[in-house]
This record gives sequence, C-alpha cells and structure tokens, in this order.
Amino acid sequence: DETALVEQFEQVLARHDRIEPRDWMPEKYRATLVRQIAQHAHSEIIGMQPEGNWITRAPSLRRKAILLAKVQDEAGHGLYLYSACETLGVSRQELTEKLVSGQQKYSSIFNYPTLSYADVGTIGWLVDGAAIANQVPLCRTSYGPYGRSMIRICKEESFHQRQGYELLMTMMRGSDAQRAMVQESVDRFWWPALMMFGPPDDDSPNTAQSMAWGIKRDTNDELRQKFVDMSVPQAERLGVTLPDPDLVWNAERGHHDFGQPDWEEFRAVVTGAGPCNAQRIAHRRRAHEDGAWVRDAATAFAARSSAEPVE
Ligand code: FAQ
Repeated sequence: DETALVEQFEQVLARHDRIEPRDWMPEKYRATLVRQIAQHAHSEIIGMQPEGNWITRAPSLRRKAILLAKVQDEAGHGLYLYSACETLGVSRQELTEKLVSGQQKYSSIFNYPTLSYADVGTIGWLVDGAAIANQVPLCRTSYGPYGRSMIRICKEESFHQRQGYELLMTMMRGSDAQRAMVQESVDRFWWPALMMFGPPDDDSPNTAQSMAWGIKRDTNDELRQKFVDMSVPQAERLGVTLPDPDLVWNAERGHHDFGQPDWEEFRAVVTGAGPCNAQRIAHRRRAHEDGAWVRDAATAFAARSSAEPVE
C-alpha cells in the first residue's frame, strides 16, 4: 500500500541512495525532476547557439576545431539529459515542443549575445565554470539516471572550462587591444554568470523541497559563493578585473563578500525579455521544423523494417 511505498522511498533518500526509474516515487518528485532535467537539457541545446555564432569566424583552424568539438559536446549533453528525462515518462518530442512553445525554461545565460571572440573564452571560463560548480554536486543527486549523466557531463565541462581559460590566457599575452577585448567580455558576462545559480535562497520557491528530496544537494546561494571563491584567484592570475566594487575577501567568514546581481534584469530575462530570447527560440523552432523530414523518414523506415519478415 501507499504508506509502505512512501516509507521505502524515504528510506532510500535517508541512505543517500538512488531512486531508479522503476521505483515508486511521489508524483511531485517526478514532476520536479522533469522540470529541472528538461530545463537543463534545453540549456545545453540552446547553449550551442551563442558559441556556434563564432564557428565560421574562428581566428585559426586550431580554434575552429576546438570550438566545433565543444559545441558538439553540448549537443551530446543535451541528448544524455533528454534520455534521462525520458525515463520519467515524457518523450523528447514533448519536451522539444514545450521548449519551442515557451512552456519550459532554459538557462538565462544563453539569452545574452556573443559580441567578440573573447566571449568564446569567457563562456568557457565563467559559464562552464558556473556549470561545474552547480553540476559536480548533482553527480550525487537522488535520481539515478540524472546523477549518472552528470558524471560524464562534468568531465567534459571541466575540459571546456580549461579551453576557455587557455584562450583568454593566450589573448592576455597578446596586444593591448586583445587584453581590452577580454576585459570587456568579462565585464559583460560576470553578472549573468552569477545569475545562473538562480534567485537568492530567500526568493527560491523550489530549493527547500528539492533539498529535502536530495534532488539538489546545495542551495543557490551556497553554490554562488563557491563559484565566486573559485573565480577570484583565476581572475587575478589572468590579469582581469571582476566588475564588482564590493568584491572583497572576508577573513572572518573565510569567503569573499560580493555584490548582488541585478535581480530585476534576471526576472526580465527569465520571463522572455532578455536581449536574445526571441532569437534563440525562433532559431530552435526553425531547426526543429527543418528536421521534420528526417524524423518522418526514420519513422517510416522503422515501421517498414518491423513489418518485413526478418531473413
Ligand atoms: N535561468 O526555485 P528556484 C549549461 C527558474 S549550464 C532560467 O531556485 P530551482 C552548460 C527556476 O527554473 C546551465 N531560469 O529553481 C553549458 C524556477 O522556475 P520554474 C544549465 C532559472 O530549479 C555551458 C524559478 O526560476 N544548468 O547548460 C534560473 O530549484 C556552456 C525559481 O528558481 C542547469 O540547468 C536561470 N539561471 O533552481 C552549455 C543545472 N534560475 O522552473 C553550453 C541544473 C532559476 O519553477 C555552453 N539546474 N530559474 O518555472 C539547477 O541546478 C536548478 O534548476 C537551478 C534553479 C539552480 C538552475
């Protein structure tokens, strides 16, 4: 009966063990996972656009090969995550339709434009850096398929972060114009990167329940702090200034104090009014529609193959 199932579910969580697709789970646990994993998958897929913007204009063959490989990795991450989400009883088709119709979200960060090649480096350093800070703890999330997909994704994101940092380091060793290009890029991406962790804990409707269910292992503010502490020495080494006058080491807390992002801007971007929201969704919808013939052909082929007797 239901009470025994709930008890068993609670015991698995208490042991920090995994819930697997065939296990009983509360409907709200399932719905929360679908929401978070779908949003995560969509972020990877929409996240291909800002960097993809520079593939045809990479400054060398080497940089072009690196960028192509990175963007392809992001497609792969999206596919593992859609597969993880499908184990909860929703199809990739449904999820894609919810994305292009605006019923499901993706990360705010991908609604900002990429204006220079330095942005490729800054996205690797700060955006992949924030993704790692957020996702390493998710390797221990309570839902098995999600946690396992995070392990491989985190390994690849770490590599992406290194390539971004290496690109910026190379530019910082270049001309004054290149150094200025890096600083300008960091100035634009720092605050949006801090917004990736979500609203402050006091203003985060989902954190408490998601922590209780072991879906999230840390709060939004804890992860934001970790990211700031990790980025400050990297910025110093690089020779760039982080655009926050309130950023200062607090010896008592053993952490950096820092300013708050513009939460009004965050709300606007999340509700569709960011600089590139309309463009990102229109591009994704067009790509989905252009792919209809491939899906139709694959479906027709599968139907015919299963109808034919096997020799
Ligand atoms: N953007 O109550 P909370 C990547 C929404 S990394 C948009 O705190 P929650 C790699 C939130 O959904 C990026 N929406 O929510 C890459 C909720 O609305 P809802 C993807 C946001 O879920 C790098 C509402 O605000 N990573 O793609 C954002 O407990 C480079 C209230 O918020 C992940 O998705 C935001 N920034 O915590 C690719 C990580 N923040 O759904 C290409 C997994 C919050 O109720 C290039 N996700 N919202 O309508 C998570 O860890 C969590 O879902 C949070 C939000 C922390 C993002």
